[in-house]
Amino acid sequence: LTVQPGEGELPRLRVETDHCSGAQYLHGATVTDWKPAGEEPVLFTSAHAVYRDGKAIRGGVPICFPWFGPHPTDPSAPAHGLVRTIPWRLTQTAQGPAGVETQMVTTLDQLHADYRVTFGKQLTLNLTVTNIADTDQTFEAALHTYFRVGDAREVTIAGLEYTRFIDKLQDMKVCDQGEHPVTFTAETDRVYVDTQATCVLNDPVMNRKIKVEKLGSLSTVVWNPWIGKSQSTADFGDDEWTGMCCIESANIGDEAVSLAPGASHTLLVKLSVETL
Ligand code: TA6
Repeated sequence: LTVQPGEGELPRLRVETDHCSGAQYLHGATVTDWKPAGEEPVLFTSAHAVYRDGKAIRGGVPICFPWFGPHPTDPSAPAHGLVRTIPWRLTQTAQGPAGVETQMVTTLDQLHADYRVTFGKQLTLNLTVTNIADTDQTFEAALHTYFRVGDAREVTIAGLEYTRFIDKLQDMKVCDQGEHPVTFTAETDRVYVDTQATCVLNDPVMNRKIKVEKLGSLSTVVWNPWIGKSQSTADFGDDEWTGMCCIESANIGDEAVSLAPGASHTLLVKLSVETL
């Protein structure tokens, strides 16, 4: 389904329609494309992405929920939770003051997820999780955003200076970022902790910067698979690692969310693009 654009935004949502009920479903509620007027597309989606139930789309904004990464106890469970590989019901698509407003929902047995995405001059991603059980529930969540970049070796990510990160490639060692912005010189897989900082992805090759504002999440995951991981991942092109990086807004690990019955928690991410 190509959602009718506002002035120039042309969001594309891959929607399946249930021909009995007429209900519309969106695979994994994964936004795969956002192109503000006058800009190159902002999100990266692999040319090798697979769009089918049971498989996460390689790119866009996969939703990791109710856990991040491998399941804490069940090795047979899918990585990054249950919801990026199932259909979410599309309950609203409307032109609003801020752009094309969509709403998608899904319910796990204890938690309900309401995801509102607005495609306009900004892209806003608003994931609200509600505890619908009668006992406390704890979950992890992340908006695993893949950004399209001119050359990952040339970009810098500002905003995380002087924060600490867990380096998943150094056996979860806690490191200090120090005074310098984040750059990619090798495979990078880091969880920056205790930060709601706005990040700015500076892309000198595409001559733009992308601002990643976030509320409600205390972790920022930064990832680039580099050449080795790309070549060993079926739905990643061997050379696609140079054209992407992930800046993910998350609540994971010690920053997982605990909700009392009936309580809700929102992760909000706002993306905006400016020419350098
Ligand atoms: O967010 C970074 C990460 O956790 C990496 O460790 C890598 O596994 C990436 O997510 C992609 O995971 P996926 O299951 O989509 O291949």
